[in-house]
Amino acid sequence: MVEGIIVKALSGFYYVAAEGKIIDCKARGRFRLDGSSPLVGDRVKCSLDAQGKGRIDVVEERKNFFIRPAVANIDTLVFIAANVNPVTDPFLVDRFSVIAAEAGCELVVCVNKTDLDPGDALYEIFTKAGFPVVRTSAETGAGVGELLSRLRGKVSAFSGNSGVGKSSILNALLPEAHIKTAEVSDKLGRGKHTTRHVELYRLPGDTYIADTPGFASLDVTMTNVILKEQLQYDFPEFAPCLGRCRFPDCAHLKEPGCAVTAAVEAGEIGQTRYRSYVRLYELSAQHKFWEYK
Ligand SMILES: Nc1nc2c(ncn2[C@@H]2O[C@H](COP(=O)(O)OP(=O)(O)O)[C@@H](O)[C@H]2O)c(=O)[nH]1
Ligand SMILES: [Mg+2]
Ligand SMILES: [Zn+2]
Repeated sequence: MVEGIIVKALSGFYYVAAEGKIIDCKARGRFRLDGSSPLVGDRVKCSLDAQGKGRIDVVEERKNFFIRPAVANIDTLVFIAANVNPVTDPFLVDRFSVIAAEAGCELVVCVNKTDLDPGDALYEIFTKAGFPVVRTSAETGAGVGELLSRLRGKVSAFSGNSGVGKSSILNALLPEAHIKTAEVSDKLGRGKHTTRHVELYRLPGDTYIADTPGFASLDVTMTNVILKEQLQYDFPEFAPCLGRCRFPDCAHLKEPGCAVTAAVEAGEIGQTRYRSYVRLYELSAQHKFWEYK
């Protein structure tokens, strides 16, 4: 038996990184029968035949998984933002911060294109909210080492609007992967959506980065419904206020004696983050959290 992690899945074949190499595997038929097909990101145990081909026998319990994109065990969601070409709407980052909280992932905000614009407003909003924020320039390489040190030993996925520099940062971290960026794909005349399948890229030190079309197009769903009552726990900076409102079932909208809105007025909770909470509360109340894109 060897233990490894599925880094790629293509038409019934799984590529498992184990013992410093990639092993081609098939999965036991049982997985297909009981609907528990292995996913990229799964930690697995495989047995090898005489030719060195593998068979996945055991899929370890998942920390989390996404239906779309189909990927498991994401430790860190990296939301790549920029304040120029394109300008990132903080609401999108806030929506992803809720997804990260629901999945039990850490959220890292990366403000890219800092050679063109330092993105001070984005930096301040998310630093104040308590998230790690790294400023990078894929163009000059500034900050890329700091980002890498945040991801070491983890499985991470990048998300963010088209054109913010996800592929460029991946290339800066992993030059041998030759991931297509917008510029290159335009030359090939293939349009903008250049990343096609879920794949984990392997970096030294047990570090994996997923470049997935789903996260990249912000088209993400998990199995769970996000209830409006749950949302308050997905904003970590609300934590000191929770349980201190006048009404125990306070939604932190317009109720008198609300500790959250008092903290917003006192400047302890950021206005932008709070406004996103209100918007997401409404989406969740209408069961549209996963529908919003
Ligand atoms: N000036 C500058 N341009 C960048 C930076 N990062 C990416 N780009 C450019 O932005 C465009 C989109 O980058 P790409 O990596 O394809 O974005 P993706 O859609 O998020 O994968 C390309 O033309 C890149 O060369 C950066 O840090 N600074
Ligand atoms: Mg890309
Ligand atoms: Zn309240």
